[in-house]
Amino acid sequence: MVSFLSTFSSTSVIDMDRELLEKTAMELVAPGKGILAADESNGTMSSRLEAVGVEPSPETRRSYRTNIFSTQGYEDAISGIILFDETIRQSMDDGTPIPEYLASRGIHPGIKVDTGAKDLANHSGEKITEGLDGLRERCAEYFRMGARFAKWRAVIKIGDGLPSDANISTNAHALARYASICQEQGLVPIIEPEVLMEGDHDAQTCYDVTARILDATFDECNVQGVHIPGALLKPNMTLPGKDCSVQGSREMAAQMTVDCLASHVPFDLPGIVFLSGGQSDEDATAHLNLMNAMDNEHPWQLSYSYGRALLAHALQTWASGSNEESQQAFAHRAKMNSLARSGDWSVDLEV
Ligand code: 5MM
Repeated sequence: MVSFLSTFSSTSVIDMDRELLEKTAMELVAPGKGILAADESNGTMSSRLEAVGVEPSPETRRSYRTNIFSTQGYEDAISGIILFDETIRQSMDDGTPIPEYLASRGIHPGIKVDTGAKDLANHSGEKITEGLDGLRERCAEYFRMGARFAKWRAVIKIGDGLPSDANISTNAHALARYASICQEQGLVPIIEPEVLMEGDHDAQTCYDVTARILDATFDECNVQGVHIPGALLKPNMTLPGKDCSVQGSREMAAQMTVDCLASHVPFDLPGIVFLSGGQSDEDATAHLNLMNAMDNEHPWQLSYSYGRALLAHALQTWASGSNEESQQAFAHRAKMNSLARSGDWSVDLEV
């Protein structure tokens, strides 16, 4: 179990750097704003392009993403965009490097720094996220390229006897090492321990597993001296598995999510930026809206770092040939989630 105020004892991040990390973290979760996760690895992005009938290539990935980034007016809803290594090195149509373009619009460029989830030895069906080797040097390079925050995603699967203690402890340790190195290099770490929605488990099981990985992760962060006020958490919501026969109400999901976080996340963390995890666009927005509409005040900002829930429709429309409609689809979802930051979203806005 974590203490409600993290203890900070490291001397690795000096005071001035800590203040900058805190400032960036607060900007990323500023009122009405959240993060766009556009950091699909080449494998994932290529599969998504193929699914909508587009031949994947560096140029089609660039063309799709730069069209999204060029959308007008979304700065009010998007504070930062997480990029993949290929994308942070690419340019807009006019030749402006993508991180420079985003910064010119007041959007923090971010970068995925893990190298993917690999099989965990001796633990069939479980994954350990890798990428610590050379991470200090890669973070330094990304900072020079304009990145100001980073992301590392651990994948936790629920199943018969899963997750194992080994799966929890190895991923928690890696998340904390990652966060520590990022902060040393001036990047705000987004700590993403994702409990997957795949399976027929119930919501209480998701709650219990989420609590386990959060406790382990923040314990390890404490050991590694991670400066919690200069970090963000990207968790799953507390939801039943996709194949569970009892799906429950949106209200119950929102309440269980907040209850789980309130008991297992330090209160001096500035913000929680949820992943969407395969929820429908509207569910992802509605759950966030319900949490922000609750009477009780939360110690952290409750925001979004959605990938699919911001871009699924935009990808389909782009593939069907309309750049403009794709931008409209993205702008609409960004606006809906921005409203959900203050509990001001309602279903009649979904025309
Ligand atoms: C955008 O997808 C991210 C990268 O996935 P891969 O490494 O598997 O290609 C992913 O980490 C994403 O940031 C989170 O899962 C949140 O995205 P969703 O779609 O769940 O909101």
